Amino acid sequence: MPSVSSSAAIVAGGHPTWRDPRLEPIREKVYTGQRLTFDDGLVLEQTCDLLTLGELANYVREQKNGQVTYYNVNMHINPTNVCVYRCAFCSFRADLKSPTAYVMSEEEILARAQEATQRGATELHIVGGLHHRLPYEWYYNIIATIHQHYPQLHLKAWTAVEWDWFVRLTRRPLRELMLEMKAAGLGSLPGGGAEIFHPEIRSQICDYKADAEQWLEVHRQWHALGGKSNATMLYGHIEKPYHRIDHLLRLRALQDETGGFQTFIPLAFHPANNPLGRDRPRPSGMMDLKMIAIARLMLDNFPHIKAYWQMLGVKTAQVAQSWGADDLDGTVVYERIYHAAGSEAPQELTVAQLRRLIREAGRIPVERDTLYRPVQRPEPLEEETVEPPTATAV
Ligand code: V47
Ligand code: SF4
Repeated sequence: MPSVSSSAAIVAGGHPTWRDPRLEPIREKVYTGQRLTFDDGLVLEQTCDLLTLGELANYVREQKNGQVTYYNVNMHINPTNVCVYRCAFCSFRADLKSPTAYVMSEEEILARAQEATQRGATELHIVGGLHHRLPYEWYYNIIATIHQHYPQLHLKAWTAVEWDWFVRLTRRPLRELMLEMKAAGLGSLPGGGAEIFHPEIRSQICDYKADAEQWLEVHRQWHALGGKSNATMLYGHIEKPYHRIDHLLRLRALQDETGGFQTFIPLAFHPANNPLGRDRPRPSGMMDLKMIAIARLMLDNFPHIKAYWQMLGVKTAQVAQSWGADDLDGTVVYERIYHAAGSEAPQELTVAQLRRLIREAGRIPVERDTLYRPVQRPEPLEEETVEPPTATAV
């Protein structure tokens, strides 16, 4: 039985009705539209008051996106897993001569694009390894060929790390490469490769590949061409709270400058089959929800926060719709990076499943394209046949 004296510990540890007084000045700022500082971010990181965090993040979320939760109909292509880098968290990569190494042929890539089109996808998400031997033209041709055959698909391709690699391969200016790939059919840039910007961590988990300045410069230049992109942060490994807040503030500063980011996606570290994950658990549910809420509160200039269901798991991604997120990502279908690292999420969610999850969370499902424009379909892709078993239904 807990004694009276131990109840203080329960309170300090976060009794459900306990409110952290340190959040009161932050509440005041959030409700009056004032920007949060680095130190505010650290307070958000330290608190166990998940309910107040959720309340504040939800306030901002509803100010920006009302009751809507977005999803899209997409498919992933990872054209190769061969990679010159050896990021400590990566379970996807393979050495050049490894038995698990693969490079997709043009036929395989086109077959995937055709399948995506037949299933009604509006987007292909294309990222992969940096192959030792393949030239820049191989990456360029993937975009050009898919676009030639399936111009209706939005191609969201190549992380900043890949762009940095293209510059290293070609020694040509980044802007020139971007203009060329854009003319060939590139639609936007995904947010991968950001990991943790701070050099104290970056040097330990992904030394050699594009550093923070290079990552940010790729997005800066793409935004200068009128392009849109996303941003991510890989959390829950060796980084500390101040590294995460530093990461968010670097993104916020670039967004002030360019306005080109659409959505921020916190990525929960998956520890299976990679050196960084040895003896390390996955981030807890508490941490996952805190990351969504803190991102929503710190990134006041990002229109959207995505709870990527493949990363968080379907259940947490659904709950995150009340903790600051307004997007679930899409149907996905072929996902290799997180499944290699131990993701237990299904490979695919159908549109009916996504819509049902969103409705059950009390939100209005809206299919979006990659640029967050609502998609109007003459015929719905799939009917929501089963009523959600929700406590809100009367
Ligand atoms: O950069 C790799 C991450 C990223 C692991 O822009 C891992 O809409 C956790 O960026 N545990 C690529 N994360 C994926 C990505 C992404 C995903 C969904 C949507 C969008 C978007 C972008 O995956 C990598 C890295 O940070 N990653 N290994 C791992 N073991
Ligand atoms: Fe290569 Fe990307 Fe894996 Fe790093 S995360 S090893 S860059 S595939």
